[in-house]
Amino acid sequence: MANDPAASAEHFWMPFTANRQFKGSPRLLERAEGMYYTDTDGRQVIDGTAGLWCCNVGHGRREITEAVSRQIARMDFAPTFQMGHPLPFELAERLAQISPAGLNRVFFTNSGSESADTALKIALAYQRAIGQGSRTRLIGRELAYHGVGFGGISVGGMANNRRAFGALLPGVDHLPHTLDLQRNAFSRGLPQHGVEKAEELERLITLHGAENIAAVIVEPMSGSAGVILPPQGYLQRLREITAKHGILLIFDEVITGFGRVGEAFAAQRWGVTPDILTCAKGLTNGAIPMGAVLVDEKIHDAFMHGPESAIEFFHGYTYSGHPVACAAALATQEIYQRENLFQKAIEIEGYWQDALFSLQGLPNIIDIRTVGLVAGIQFAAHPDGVGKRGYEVFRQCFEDGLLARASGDTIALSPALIVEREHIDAMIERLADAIRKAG
Ligand code: PXG
Repeated sequence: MANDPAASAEHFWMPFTANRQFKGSPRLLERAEGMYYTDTDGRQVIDGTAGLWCCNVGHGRREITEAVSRQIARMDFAPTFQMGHPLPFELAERLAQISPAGLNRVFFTNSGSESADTALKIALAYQRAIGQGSRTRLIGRELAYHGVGFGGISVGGMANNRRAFGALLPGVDHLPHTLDLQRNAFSRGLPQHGVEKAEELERLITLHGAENIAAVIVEPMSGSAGVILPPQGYLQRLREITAKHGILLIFDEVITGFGRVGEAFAAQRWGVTPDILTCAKGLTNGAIPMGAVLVDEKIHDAFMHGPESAIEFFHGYTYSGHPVACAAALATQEIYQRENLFQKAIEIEGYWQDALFSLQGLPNIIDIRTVGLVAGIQFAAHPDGVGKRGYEVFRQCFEDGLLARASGDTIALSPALIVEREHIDAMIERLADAIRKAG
């Protein structure tokens, strides 16, 4: 493809991509090291997005490469249905050590989407197991992204991800999103206004009956919809209301997990412990696909009744606890710990925030949202349509040597946790240039 893109571009149906536009002028990455990609023209591109929110320890980490190579040579695959091998046990124990209190039972998946669907299924089956079988409803939130499985898009709230796919799961309702530019634009850290949006849950509970609701699922911070932060006190309120009504609270930490907002998980950063927590991405540094669902031990234990010969939960994937993925995850977790990277994200947060806010005043910026090592820079929509300006800034950034992400008219940045001040300076300089050019 590098030699003649047009000749071989047609067969790969690209995900979440404007295929025809892309194939007309492809952007192809070929190598990666540390904070940088190299594209097929040999240009260095600074990675402002940790791949796709996943390469949190930076690219090309020798420890991960070697662990994966060793494992694939020793044992490429082993089943985990009525069989086992040591690695997922070791990894689960390791994750339990960094997880929020009580969330020490781990179910392995291969992606964030599978983690979301698994979490919803655990919630439903748990309610049934404790004699609360009428609790079948699930509550998501507007603008939420929980992957692309039918469960995930049902509780998700991004219209384009839902509208073409039929009736979805029955019995789902949605909380309002928490984006409020009028009151919260250019807040530093968590916005001050909007805790009352959590009270909408009480309204939904009155409407549907608490005895019919199994779980509420939210991203502690929405990534995909353009970095939407939880208002101060909002997550605490969701926790209080769900606990009061016997409803499970699920945090989807596919993006926020593994240091993105400082601390291992957002649950710890913001001091709210859910009943179930999903993760993926940074679990293996994106090197091998893997996800996990961290479950409160009390929920897990509710399944462990009946004859010991009975399968307790009819769910799992061929590759749950895949040995090569486990090897990648263990090596990644080792790097997080050895290099103290979650703490490092907190230490550099202030510098990151100041750098982002230095963009304020550039053309068409209507909001800057940032926490941990994430940022969303929102632009006023172009008269020709929503998303046009966001795409143009993204395209220009790449041309200028910065990989960013566009979600509508918001540019999202989420660099690896190994980012240094000089990388931040370079990113902001390229982004500012791109904004001026696209202006
Ligand atoms: N939950 C959340 C919160 C996510 O952000 C998923 C589930 C699904 O994960 P998988 O591994 O099935 O893709 C995600 C994925 C973006 C972007 O541009 C975000 C994701 C994926 C691709 C692009 O913000 N998040």
